[in-house]
Formats: sequence, C-alpha cells, structure tokens
Amino acid sequence: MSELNSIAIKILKNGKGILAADESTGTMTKRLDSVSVPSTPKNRLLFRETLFSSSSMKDYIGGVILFDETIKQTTSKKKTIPELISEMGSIPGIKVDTGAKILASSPSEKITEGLDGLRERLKEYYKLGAKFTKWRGVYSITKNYPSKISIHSNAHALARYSALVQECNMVPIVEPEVLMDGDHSAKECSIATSQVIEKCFEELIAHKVNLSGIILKPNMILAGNKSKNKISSEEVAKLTLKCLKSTVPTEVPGIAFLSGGQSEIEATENLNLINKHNSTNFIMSYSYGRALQQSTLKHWSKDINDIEGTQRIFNHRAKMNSLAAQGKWSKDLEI
Ligand code: 5MM
Repeated sequence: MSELNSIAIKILKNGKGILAADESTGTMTKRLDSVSVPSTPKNRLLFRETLFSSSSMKDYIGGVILFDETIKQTTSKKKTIPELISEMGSIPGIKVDTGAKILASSPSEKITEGLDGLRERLKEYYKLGAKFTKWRGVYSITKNYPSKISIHSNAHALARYSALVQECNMVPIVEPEVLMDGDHSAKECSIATSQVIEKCFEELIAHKVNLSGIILKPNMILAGNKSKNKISSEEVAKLTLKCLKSTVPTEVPGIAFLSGGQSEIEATENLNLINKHNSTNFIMSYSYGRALQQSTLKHWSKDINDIEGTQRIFNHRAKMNSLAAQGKWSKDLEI
C-alpha cells in the first residue's frame, strides 16, 4: 500500500468524512452576510476554530479542507490551524485552485485556474502541514452544455493539478462538480456526470496519476433545482451508484460526495441510501461544505461566543453524516 493510498483511506475509513471549510473570502462573506455577521478575518477564524475544536473531529471528520487564509491563521491558544486539526485527530488539507473563470472559447462556461506557480505553492502548503489538497472544476447543464471543450479542458487541468500534488507527496481530491442549477432531468445529470468523470480519468491516466492515491469528489445524480420532475432518494442512490460504477476505475480508494446545495437532511439521506445499496469496493463518504455547516452557522450567528452550543449542533450533523456513510442513519435520529 502506498503512503498516498494510506492517507486517502485514513481520511475516509470507519464512517469518517471530510469537512469542506475551504470557502474563499468572497464565498465566506456571502455565508456570513446571510446570517448578519461581519466578515472579518477574526470572525472567520472564530467560526472555523469553533468547528475544528469540536469533539466530533476525532470520530467523524477524517480531514478538513482549508482556504489559504485559514491555513496561515493562529488559534486563540496560539496553535496553527493545521496543528489544532492534527491534535483533534483529523488531517489538514488545502484548496489550491484559484477559482473558476470564464472559458475563453465558450464564455458561458468556466475553467478552473491555478496551475501557474502551483508547484511552489504546494511545497509551502506541505511545510504548513497539509497532507491533501482540493481542486474543483464546475460544469453547468443546459441544452448545449457542458460542451466538449469545457469537459476536456477542466479534466486536463484536474490531471495536471493531481500529478503535481502527488509529486509533492500529498493526496489530490479531484472534484468535478456538475452543478444542480437548472431545470434539467436526473437523466441529463447522469449523462453529463458520466461524460465528465470518464474524461477526468482518461486525463488522470494520461498524466500518470496514481489512482490509488486520490479521492474523487463528485456530485450525486439529481434533477436540477428548478426541475418539476424531482426523483426520490432511492432513485438518487441507484442512479449515482450506476454512474460511478461504470466510470470510476476500481483502483480509486474512496469517493467523497459534495452536497452541492442539497439541504442538510437530503444530503444525509441520499448518502445513507447510497451506502445501503453500495455493492462496490469504493468507500462512499462525504466532503460537505454547506450540508455540514448550515445549521451550525445559523446557531453560531445568534451568539458568536457560544462555543459549546455551536459545537453541539456541529457534532450532531457530523455524527448523522458518519452514520449515513455506513448506511446506518435513520430520520428518527434527527433532533
Ligand atoms: C466550500 O466551498 C467550496 C468552494 O468555495 P469557493 O466557491 O469559495 O471557491 C466548494 O468547492 C466546496 O468545497 C464543495 O462544493 C463542497 O461544498 P458543498 O457546499 O457543495 O457541500
């Protein structure tokens, strides 16, 4: 077993998953604005430090994805954030892309940037304690999209990123996100997601990426958020498994889903059913941002110094998702 494979498995084994706390300052400001908390470096740190020092970190959160600002911050007890995360029994990771920008040849679509100077930035993050990284490509579904050029160019970037990350002894999370926005059907989501993932692996293989040392972070197969034809959680689970079974090479140790705008309960319920029906050898877990933080953020905003109460909400959500990652969740466990 390679070192990268052991890290990937350690992050996801025994019902553990990933806390995606890598919101860039712009996104974090939107989140804080929505609960009327000023977005200052101090408040962003306070919220995140509250999460990272929760007791659930030990049993349910195998890894935390950080943003550049956070990985360089120091806690109230004068520890670096990666030190705090490691002491809590989890593994620090870092988002290394610099965001999705307009794709010149297809301006309604996006290409993720950040390859220039990446090797040097990776060395710096490694020294700061990161053991894994994340890069997200985004794809929209409309009548003519995602286009071949967006599928190809984002896959190419994800592969170049992954090769550089492994060269620096870290595990790349490969995140191709087919967005939920729109009125498309689940079938259209399934077709687009299959094309996107197939192309990603074609490029990862061409770039000689060690597939046993990556984590795939895909979307689930869902109907668009404006679709009139929503499907049941059972169908989400079945279509998601079918898509991943036919597109993900068996060497990949783990799949950690993004929540993508689903409600907290929806994301937990869908993950639970995916695990109930999972007949593959892939670990199927979570790498949730909003679906792990929404209710916690809402509670925290009422009193940003209520550390204990805030952690109670977060611990509950983390536990529910950990149960779902083992197919052991049920609605009556919710509070
Ligand atoms: C936490 O949000 C990440 C994106 O941040 P920026 O838009 O600021 O770059 C995002 O990649 C996130 O890690 C994943 O989408 C998972 O989060 P959700 O909320 O979809 O589970």
